Amino acid sequence: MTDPTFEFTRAITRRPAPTIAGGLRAEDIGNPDFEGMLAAHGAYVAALKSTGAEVIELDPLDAYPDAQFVEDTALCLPQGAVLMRPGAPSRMGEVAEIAPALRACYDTVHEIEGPGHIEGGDILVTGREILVGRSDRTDAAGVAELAKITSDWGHKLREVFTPEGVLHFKTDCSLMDAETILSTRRLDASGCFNGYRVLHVAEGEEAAANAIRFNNLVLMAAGFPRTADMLNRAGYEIVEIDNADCAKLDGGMSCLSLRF
Ligand code: CIR
Repeated sequence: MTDPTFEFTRAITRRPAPTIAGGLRAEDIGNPDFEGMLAAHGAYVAALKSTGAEVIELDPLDAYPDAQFVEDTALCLPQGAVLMRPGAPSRMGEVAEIAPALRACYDTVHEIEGPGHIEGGDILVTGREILVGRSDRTDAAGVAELAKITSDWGHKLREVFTPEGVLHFKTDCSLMDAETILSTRRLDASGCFNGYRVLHVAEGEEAAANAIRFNNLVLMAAGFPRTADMLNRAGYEIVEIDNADCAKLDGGMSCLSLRF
């Protein structure tokens, strides 16, 4: 039996465009370096492929500097895919760009029609439920529209809240396996993970919380040695990816792929 929360046969990624300097960011700490970002993206894709998965690599989109962050445009579940409706106006057009790739992989593709907004970075699928964090990008109407779709597929969906000043719910947490969540202390303190096994990122290493479990591997941002050590000791096989350039656009490990 495979575990659909972390065992995947396919992923979709999109190569960064040379226009990345136009990408959104909460705080300007300088523009990402295009060559650096390409190299890190290549390492990320190679790590996904090393698990035996097929990676569908889409072409860069110059008109959408955030389009490499494909996770925000869709939710992929075993029953079908759901196209999102991003809360960032500059990212709305990315949905139509990802749709053909998803329609090629899935018989069933639903779409959030609005008026609400929801981004994939706010959705964590665990072994028992779908957690959706309200944020500046995801509102109550967006969550409610998704809940209708996923309840028809037999999923429980629970609305939770992303801490103030944090871009997405998954900026601060990741799934390590069906019952185990890696989280910052500030997010776990909200009580949203009660009943789960929770591993905390090390103090001062909050940016390590956005990781992905992908088959046998955990991909995490490089430069967080205490969290990496903790995960190693907990038995996870870690691959560290240079996230320095992506981080300048508030991006991390989860946003760079759709996994199914
Ligand atoms: C944005 O602000 O939308 C992008 N610069 C970063 C998106 C990161 N996505 C994610 O964490 N799921």
